[in-house]
Amino acid sequence: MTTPTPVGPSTPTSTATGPTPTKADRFSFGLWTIGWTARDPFGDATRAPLDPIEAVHKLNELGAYGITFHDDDLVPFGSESASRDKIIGQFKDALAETGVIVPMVTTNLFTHPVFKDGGFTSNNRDIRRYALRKVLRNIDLAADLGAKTFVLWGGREGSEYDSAKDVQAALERYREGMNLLCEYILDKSYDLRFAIEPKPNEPRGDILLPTLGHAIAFADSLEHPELVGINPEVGHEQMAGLNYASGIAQALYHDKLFHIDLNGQRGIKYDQDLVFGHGDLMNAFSLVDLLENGGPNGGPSYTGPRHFDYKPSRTEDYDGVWDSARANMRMYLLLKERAAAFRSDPEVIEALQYARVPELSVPTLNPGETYADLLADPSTFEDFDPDAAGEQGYGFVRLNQLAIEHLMGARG
Ligand code: GLT
Ligand code: MN
Ligand code: MN
Repeated sequence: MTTPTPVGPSTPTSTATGPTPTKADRFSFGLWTIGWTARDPFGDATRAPLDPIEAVHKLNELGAYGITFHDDDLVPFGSESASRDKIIGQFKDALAETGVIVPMVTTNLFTHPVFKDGGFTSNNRDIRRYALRKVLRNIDLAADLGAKTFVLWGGREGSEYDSAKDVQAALERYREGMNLLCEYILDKSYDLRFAIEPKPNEPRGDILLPTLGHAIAFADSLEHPELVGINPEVGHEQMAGLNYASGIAQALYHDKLFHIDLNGQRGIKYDQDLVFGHGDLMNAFSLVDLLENGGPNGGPSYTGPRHFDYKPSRTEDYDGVWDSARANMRMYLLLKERAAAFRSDPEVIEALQYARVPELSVPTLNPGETYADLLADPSTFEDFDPDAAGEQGYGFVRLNQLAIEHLMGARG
């Protein structure tokens, strides 16, 4: 029996009906995402390397407005200055030709063996000093390219063994490094802010600043907290079993959402880096609703890049890579449409009222009310009937069902 030849590739998602990405949507991709050659701990690469120039042109065609990269994604580690300048020059030409921008740049402090115990927090002091130099060099490039955000993912900042890392000393070294970087951009008058990207584990057994909450507390302890925010990734929070949309709301509350990494993750396991929405779809819906409609006046609560940090699956050839890039943007836009329909549905508005969601925005105390006034108000305690109040339902399940029906396209 002969194996049937596959008919394909299937219709690219770009030709399907529905929303089409434009630059106004502010979609950006890491060069290391579409350019991932799919080497994993168990197998070799399944795709040939992607030329960064082709990446810029292809992303432009697909409707993305930005491309981001690590120093070593663009310029191979250890390149001579002349070849570095040439590569950067060609990259700039491609940007100028297409109008694609570089909203964010980051530094690789994790691939080379020198960083096996971290960069800023390596036990080896010489390596810490080298890591700072590598980042400072890349900050100059970021500023030159007009990037507004500099991401720091400390994937190697951690340990496998508690006895091997003095965590308090490591945090102090992290702090020392971040303070130095802030001082540098202030002295250089660069219009750049830092965004720390949390992750609980992988590649290290335990990574420092494992969740967005840890990272916010750390950022606020620095000498220039206004210059340091976070870049939370969907999968990284979900690897720790956390609610990503809820975490993003807290990051917004603390004014720390400087950048965002969108992707998909299915539960507590290794970092999957799936297409956005291909993991916890309901939470992706809540996230897009929050980003697009969760601002103080119902508008966007976050106006920065919608940055995809995913990995096209190892099974894909380059048709599959570009299909997956399109899929990220389509997922976002489709969820945006669904979220808008959810917000404008009168039944949802009524269900939100019934659930007392708007009531949470009313301050618990009256204007100027003191604890003495509260103590003197019998309606708050003496005359309050906790049993009656405890009997009332909230209708949260009905509200959630309405959200899911909107997500499924079953309403409006
Ligand atoms: C790396 C990591 C990502 C980070 C990138 C930035 S690189 O692929 O898995 O989550 O965002 O350093
Ligand atoms: Mn990831
Ligand atoms: Mn990321």
